[in-house]
Amino acid sequence: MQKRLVVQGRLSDAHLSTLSDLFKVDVLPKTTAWDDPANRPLLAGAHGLIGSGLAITPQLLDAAPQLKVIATISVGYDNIPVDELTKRGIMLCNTPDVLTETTADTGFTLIMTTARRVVELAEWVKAGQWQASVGPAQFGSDVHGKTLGMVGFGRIGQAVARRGALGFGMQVLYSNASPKPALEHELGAQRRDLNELLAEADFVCVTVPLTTETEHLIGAKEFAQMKPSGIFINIARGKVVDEAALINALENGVIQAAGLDVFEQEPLPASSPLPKMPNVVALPHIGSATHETRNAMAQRAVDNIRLALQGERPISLVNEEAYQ
Ligand code: 8YV
Repeated sequence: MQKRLVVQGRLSDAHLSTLSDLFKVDVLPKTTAWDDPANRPLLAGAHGLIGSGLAITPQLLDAAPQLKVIATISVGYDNIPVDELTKRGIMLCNTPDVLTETTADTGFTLIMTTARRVVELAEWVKAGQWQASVGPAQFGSDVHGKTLGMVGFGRIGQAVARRGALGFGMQVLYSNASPKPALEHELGAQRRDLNELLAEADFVCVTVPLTTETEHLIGAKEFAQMKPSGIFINIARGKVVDEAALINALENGVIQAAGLDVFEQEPLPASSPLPKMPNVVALPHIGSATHETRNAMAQRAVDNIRLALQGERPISLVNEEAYQ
């Protein structure tokens, strides 16, 4: 019997055609919620689900009793109850590695644009205010030679640090559960407690995954420990930061600026002051959003789901126990 797949959003025709050669594929529009009652008949027969930003609930899993694998087109899976999947013998696959360098590029873009006030000053030029934008009041801060504090030192954190140390002569500090001696050797990076890192760094860049331990890891107390000239960058998940505390820190000069790709609520509500603040660069969660990388992520998800449904070990398997 041909296995059935349900796909939500973000797959090219070429990827869909690869999958359709092997499986019976149903595509849901990006805007449809998985658990919309209209989708129940599709879920009832599905062996695999593939998509991004999948809000997986126990109710949805109840509606899909045949399910063997979920392939998320993202490295993060904070929106998916992994233990629940494992309990039901459902594999979860994600897309690490292929987005590391692109996401690190986004992190460094935010470091550069906030420090040199690129967006703010480009807006001045657009508005015909060139003359008004050349005085010391509009000068930015150097990036080269400064101290970069990485909160989280996994693949993406290390890739940001490499850019800073090797390209910009930055001193790298990192806070991470485990020491990374190879990176200490390669980049001269030094491990610090979070408190020490916050106090010493000129740029604090967050790359930890969102878990119950990291939710609101950075709040009012942490911003108060940063230098008033400090710049805060978040390319991880919005909920790692207490956003109200961040807004307060930016409004009251506790820190200088912030570069943000992620927010507690996405899309950012119209009522949020963040995108209007001159000392904030806000991006619409585009860390991995290049043609090349999004294509590579989709390809990885397609490979993962194909292997899983053919009884082989997927390339990027989150819950090994479900495969066993
Ligand atoms: C995704 C991300 O694009 O991979 C991740 O975890 O945050 C991004 O690369 C995100 O899932 C948006 O759908």
